[in-house]
Amino acid sequence: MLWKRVKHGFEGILAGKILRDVRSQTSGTLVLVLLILMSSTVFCQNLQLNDSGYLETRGLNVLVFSNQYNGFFFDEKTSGIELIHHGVRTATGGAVRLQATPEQWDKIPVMKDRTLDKKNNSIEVKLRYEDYDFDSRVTVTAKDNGVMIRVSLDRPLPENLVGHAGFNLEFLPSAYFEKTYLADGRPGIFPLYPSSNTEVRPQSRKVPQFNGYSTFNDRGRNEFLAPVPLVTCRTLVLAPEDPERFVRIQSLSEDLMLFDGRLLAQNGWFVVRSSIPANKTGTVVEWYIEPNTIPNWTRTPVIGFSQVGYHPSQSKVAVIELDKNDKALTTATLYQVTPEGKLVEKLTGEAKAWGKFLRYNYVKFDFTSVKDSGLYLIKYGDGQTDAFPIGTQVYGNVWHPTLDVWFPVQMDHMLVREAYRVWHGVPFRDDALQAPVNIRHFDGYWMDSTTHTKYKPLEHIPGLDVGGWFDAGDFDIETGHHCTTIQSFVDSWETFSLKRDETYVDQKTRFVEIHRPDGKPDLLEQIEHGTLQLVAQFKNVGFAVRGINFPHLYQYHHLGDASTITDNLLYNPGLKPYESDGRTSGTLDDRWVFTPALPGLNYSAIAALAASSRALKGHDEQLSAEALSTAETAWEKERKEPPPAQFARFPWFFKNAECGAALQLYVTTKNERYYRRFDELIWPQLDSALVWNIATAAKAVQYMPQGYKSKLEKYVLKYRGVIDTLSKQNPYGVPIGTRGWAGNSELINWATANYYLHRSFPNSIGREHVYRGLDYLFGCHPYSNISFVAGVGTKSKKRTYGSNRADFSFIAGGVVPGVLLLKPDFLENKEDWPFHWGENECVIDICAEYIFLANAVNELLQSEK
Ligand SMILES: [Ca+2]
Ligand SMILES: [Ca+2]
Ligand SMILES: [Ca+2]
Repeated sequence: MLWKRVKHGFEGILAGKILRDVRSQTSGTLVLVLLILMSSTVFCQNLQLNDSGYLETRGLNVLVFSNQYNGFFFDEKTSGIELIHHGVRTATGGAVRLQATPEQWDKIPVMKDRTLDKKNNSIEVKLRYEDYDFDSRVTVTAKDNGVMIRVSLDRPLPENLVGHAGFNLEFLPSAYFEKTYLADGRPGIFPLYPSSNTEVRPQSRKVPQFNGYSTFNDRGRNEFLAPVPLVTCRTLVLAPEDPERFVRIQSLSEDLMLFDGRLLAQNGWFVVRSSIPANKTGTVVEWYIEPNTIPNWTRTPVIGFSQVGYHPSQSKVAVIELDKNDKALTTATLYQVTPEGKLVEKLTGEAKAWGKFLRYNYVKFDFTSVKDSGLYLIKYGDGQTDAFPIGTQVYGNVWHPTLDVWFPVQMDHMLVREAYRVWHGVPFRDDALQAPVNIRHFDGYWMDSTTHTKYKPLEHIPGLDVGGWFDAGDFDIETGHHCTTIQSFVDSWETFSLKRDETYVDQKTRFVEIHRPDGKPDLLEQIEHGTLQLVAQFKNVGFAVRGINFPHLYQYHHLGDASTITDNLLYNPGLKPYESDGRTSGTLDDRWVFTPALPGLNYSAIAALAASSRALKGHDEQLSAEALSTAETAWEKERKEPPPAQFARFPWFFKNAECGAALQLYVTTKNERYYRRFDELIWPQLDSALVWNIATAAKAVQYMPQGYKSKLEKYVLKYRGVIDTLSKQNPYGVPIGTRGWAGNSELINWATANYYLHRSFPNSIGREHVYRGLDYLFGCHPYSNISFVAGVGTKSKKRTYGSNRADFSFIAGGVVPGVLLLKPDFLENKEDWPFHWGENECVIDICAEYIFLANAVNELLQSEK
């Protein structure tokens, strides 16, 4: 799902400012709510419009377009009218929609206006479908113990939307699994697995999806599928047996229909819908919704701690997240778990108030003084954590699942076996066709008006069916992330000499076996695998391509074995679709090579190739030499051609990439001209975007002449000032991203930069700034205390957005993006629902950088006394 997660450090700083603003707003809210509570009846449970712009009562928040549909990924199930019900976001997508169960790439309304009416506790939004010149107003007003939702039209529904437009509210399937409903009193059970009916309709009746793409492969039959409602009624009661999930919906005009969106897409939700009637203006849909609230409900405290445990000599601080109605306790206790299975009190210490961050209050419990090796758990009030170790070896193996399992499963063009299981067969033997020109692609790729290559649109480009990794939970080759991944692997190889060998890789027969040593370090085998693809791009295309991705949207959302996405036969336009001569086929399913001009990307590739040529020496001499000559030739070419004008807007990005390329070429060749270019670039880069460039600058220290380090010192001090503000921004003291993609990537980069800086400037950048990054990843973070690395730590992510997400499963070692900020103040990482990519999608560069960070922390701790 991923195209580019820009890793700006400065964006993190900006985010810090936004968070501070939100904090000051929310503390104002508290005062206001108190005033309101004092002035109205004591037992009043009515929703109030708060200063954060949503309707609030204890146990329930109703958000009305606090988050908008993002025109990039379309429907991310994070916008419209949403319910946060007893601390869990259970409903989303409340809006006028054009399908019964909208999929990600179905059309979304644009919010034109949003009005808050404090006096009436009401929020109104104006929605518009530009393509249909269709406007509507949706008003959500507090009433009794719930809200009235009204949809109004000034002009009747456009004729071509009759039978399509309706008001939808989507409920999270996993929140209603193993629960029941009543439809006008008729009982039913929410289906655990979709098994209700669909019907086939002619293509002419379909509301087109984004940009003419289709998520459905009709195999030439000009038809599409529509779900049939599970029930139709006027009053729908959801989960009356569960006070936390119980919701009553009553329609005052049109029927309510309940649909199962998973019939069309595994990430679909349960949708409650009323159609908008034809030829009507004024109020066209009117619902009363009453979500139950438990009197005086208080969210259970979350005790954030490292699920992996702690090294005896490091600082150990649990961060406890509290409901704002919760009265903080003064102490927490650490217990040792004895070999007899008993809990022995080891330390009772102060639960020290930190203050408020976004919507919760925080206290901290410091148990650094406990250093005895053993098993422990923390109790705070009635809550207790999972057990965790304190010991000198706790971090020794935390990166093994990522290198042993997660990366092999991501390997493209190979069959990957693990004991009795085959993760996937050999995919994409039919790579790849030159992408056509003038394209805006669904995964953020594009093509200019020319191919920039010697190939014609849809012409086969040979030699690309080798090496590479699936970028993320999708199956494209994203070259930018490849470069970062290779570079990070080389850093790990050169810094920590990781010779672990638990993977068997045979490029010749395209075969990989997990947990099977083959006498070769796995890290080198991965570097080789990435380098093979990069070298092939330069050899056959002439430069680093934007990526290799799917022609059809209905291929892109594939779940399962990647080798079944295409037929693995080269495309032959002389044959009909689905026709084959055994070697080629008439099915246009081969992936496309996207080749827009991207000078910054070439520099990233040059850096990766120059670095990999060092690591591959002695492992694969020929590939090593090829990587270096490719890098040097590309550098010459790049330096001669000034970047196209449209990139003048992002000079810092391209200069940063060039800086990295110059450094890696210098390290590999010791040629002074590369050093001169690096020296020319790095200082102005640090002046203009300090946080974004500091890691490159710090990494370079070991290779630079005398004087470099002292020149860098003033930047390090400035950077120190930046990281010092973090512990005032949030109780975790780390950067917490606030964009549409959660921030673990920034977090890992930040901690890694701190490691490099600590090595050269130990007095300015302390070790704790490195440790803290891993602590956060392993469970000391908001929302829950689960480890964000699947399979690592006592309790860790068991549902991630990987190729097996339809099975609510994970691939061990994957690192998820983490907590996503839903505006204005709700951080979320769902563990019962793998399909939010911004929270749960594991990506190659983050996973490679995690391997580095885990080893950095381990190295520092092993050197402590
Ligand atoms: Ca992708
Ligand atoms: Ca190996
Ligand atoms: Ca094919």
